[in-house]
Amino acid sequence: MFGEPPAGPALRPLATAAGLNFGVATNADVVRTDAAYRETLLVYANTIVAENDLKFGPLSPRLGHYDFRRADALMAFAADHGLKVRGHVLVWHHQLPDWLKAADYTPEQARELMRAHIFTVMGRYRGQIFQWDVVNEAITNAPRTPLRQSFWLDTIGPEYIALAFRYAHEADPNAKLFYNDYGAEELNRKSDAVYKLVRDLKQQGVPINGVGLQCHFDVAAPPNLEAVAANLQRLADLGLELAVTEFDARLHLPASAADLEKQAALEHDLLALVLRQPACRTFMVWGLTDARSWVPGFYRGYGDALPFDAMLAPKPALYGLQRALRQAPPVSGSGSARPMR
Ligand code: 9MR
Repeated sequence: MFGEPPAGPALRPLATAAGLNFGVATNADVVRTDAAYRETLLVYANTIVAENDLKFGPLSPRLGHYDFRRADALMAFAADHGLKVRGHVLVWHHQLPDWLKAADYTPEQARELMRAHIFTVMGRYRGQIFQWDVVNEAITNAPRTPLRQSFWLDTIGPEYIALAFRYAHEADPNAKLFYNDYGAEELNRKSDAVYKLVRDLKQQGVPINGVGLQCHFDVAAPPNLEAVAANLQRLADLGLELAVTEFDARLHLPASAADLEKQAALEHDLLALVLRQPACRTFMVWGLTDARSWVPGFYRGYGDALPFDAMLAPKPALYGLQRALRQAPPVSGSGSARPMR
């Protein structure tokens, strides 16, 4: 008689009650054109992140010109429906404008371009984006060259990272500023390099607030979650906030019922781990439905990585997330959700 309520897509109230920014990567075009998608998103998520609409290349097709139509539409959708917005991404090696890559710049010119870009984008949405990925994927796995080759490293030098955070803090002093990367979730060479980078930035007084762990996982080679928890803790001990920023859990296709159950277990266990870590109050999944995930286009033979199937029906993965939210430790304070900034 007091069994669990039927499992449906309405995770939003559970997440909000747990004090968690919980949501999906999405884009303006799908939100505008697909009513069923929109309705599902709105009962499922309390937060969105732009999958592509806030990236430099998509935003700035021509030198000196920004096209904010998609980004503005996404921000308006969020505002209309009380969704929080995570910002992704200001400084990255990928999805840069062609005009930027085509020219030669002095270090001073490149710094000024980076500053202008950060001010233009963050300035436009100042106060509306609670958390920004300021620098994304700056680290490699290679022991001798930990910083990734990129337009920014090549033109400005290693100090581009600290500069990006300083400019971002000036552009929107209230936004929480994150370093974001993949493959650095567990305890390994890359997460050691991320740890060292952010520790040094903090020690130098650079205004960095947090670290994003992307969490693009393969269900057949799942992460060691004890190592993930230990990694989160050592970063939290630096006084940093944490976020799961791009979670998905890919399966080799065709996926069996057993695969879907394994996926559900991973979704549950990762979210449960996050809910036990007070410094991590943000959990973003990299998409809503398998119909629109980046995974099949990138990992040949893989897919089914998201909580809703291609017809927008909830998968076991969704129930895994739901179970974790229902078991969330009570939010401290006087009955209201804990502040989510
Ligand atoms: O999901 C994004 C996909 O639509 C783009 O084509 C791709 C371009 O590289 O970027 C994808 O998102 C990436 C994110 O911005 C950064 N981390 C890895 C994500 C998956 O590739």
